[in-house]
Amino acid sequence: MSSAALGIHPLVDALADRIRQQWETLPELQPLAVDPELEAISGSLDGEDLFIRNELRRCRGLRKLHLETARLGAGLQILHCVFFPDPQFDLPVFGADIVAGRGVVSAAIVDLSPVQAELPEPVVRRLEALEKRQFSQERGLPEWGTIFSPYVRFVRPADAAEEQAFIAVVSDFLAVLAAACREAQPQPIDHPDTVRRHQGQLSYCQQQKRNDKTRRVLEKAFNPEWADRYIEDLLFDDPVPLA
Ligand code: BLA
Repeated sequence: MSSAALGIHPLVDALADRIRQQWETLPELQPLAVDPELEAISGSLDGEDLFIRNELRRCRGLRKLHLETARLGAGLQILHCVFFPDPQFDLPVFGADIVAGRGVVSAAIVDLSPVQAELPEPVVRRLEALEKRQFSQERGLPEWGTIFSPYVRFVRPADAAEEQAFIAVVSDFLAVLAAACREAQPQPIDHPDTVRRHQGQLSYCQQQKRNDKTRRVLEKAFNPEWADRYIEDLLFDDPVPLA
C-alpha cells in the first residue's frame, strides 16, 4: 500500500526516506534483528487503523539505529528515530521525532545529544560549520529536555519550505555523525570515559522515558503494560551493562 493510502504525512515519509538513504553511508552498516512481533504492527482502535513499522540497524560506533514510523488512529502520525552509540566510542546520541496530526506538524525535533558533559570536539566543530537554517516557529523544550545539546532544533514547520529545511537540518546532523563514526577509535570497556558515556546514555534513556506524551499515546492505542514493554525494550532500552 502506498504511504498516501496509509495517510502518512509527506514530511514523515520524506524524512524516513532520507534517514534510510543516509544510514547506508554509515561505516560497517549491519542488520539488527527486530522482534518479529514489533516489526510491523497493525491493528485498529475504535474503528481507526493503527500501523507501526520498526526498522533496526547497527554500524561501527553505534550499537543500535532505530527508525519507527507510525500512524495511530485517524489523526496522529509519528516518526521516531534514535541512533544509540556504543559507549566505547566517543559519539553522541542522534534523536529525531516528528508528530503530525490532521495534516499539520506540531512538533519536529532533532539533536545530536551528548552522553558526557560536552559533545565531542570534532562534532562541535562540524556543527558550528553548518548552514544556519531559520524557522518561524521555535518551540520551548520540556522540563525533561536537559539531555539535549545547545544545537537542538525544536520547531513547528510553518509550510512546505520549512519542512524541507527541517529535512536539511536532519541530513546535516546525520552527515556530522557519519563523519564522527568513521573517525572515532574505540576505548577499552573499562576506561573511565567508557564508563561515563555508559552512564550518560542511561540518563538519556531515563529522561526520554519521562515524556508522558509518548507513553499516553501508546497506552491509549494499546494498553499500559504493552506501552511499558515497548518503551523499555525498544524505544529507550538501556545499553548492556559494561561488565
Ligand atoms: C512530543 N511526542 C510528543 C507528542 C506526542 C509524542 C504525541 C506531543 C506533540 C506536541 O507536543 O506537539 C508521541 N513520539 C510520540 C510517540 C512516539 C514518539 C507515541 O516518538 C512513539 C515512538 N521524542 C522522542 C525522541 C525525541 C522526542 C527521540 O521519542 C527527541 C530526540 C522529543 N517529543 C519530543 C519532545 C516533545 C515530543 C521534546 C515535546 C514534549 C513537550 O512539549 O512536552
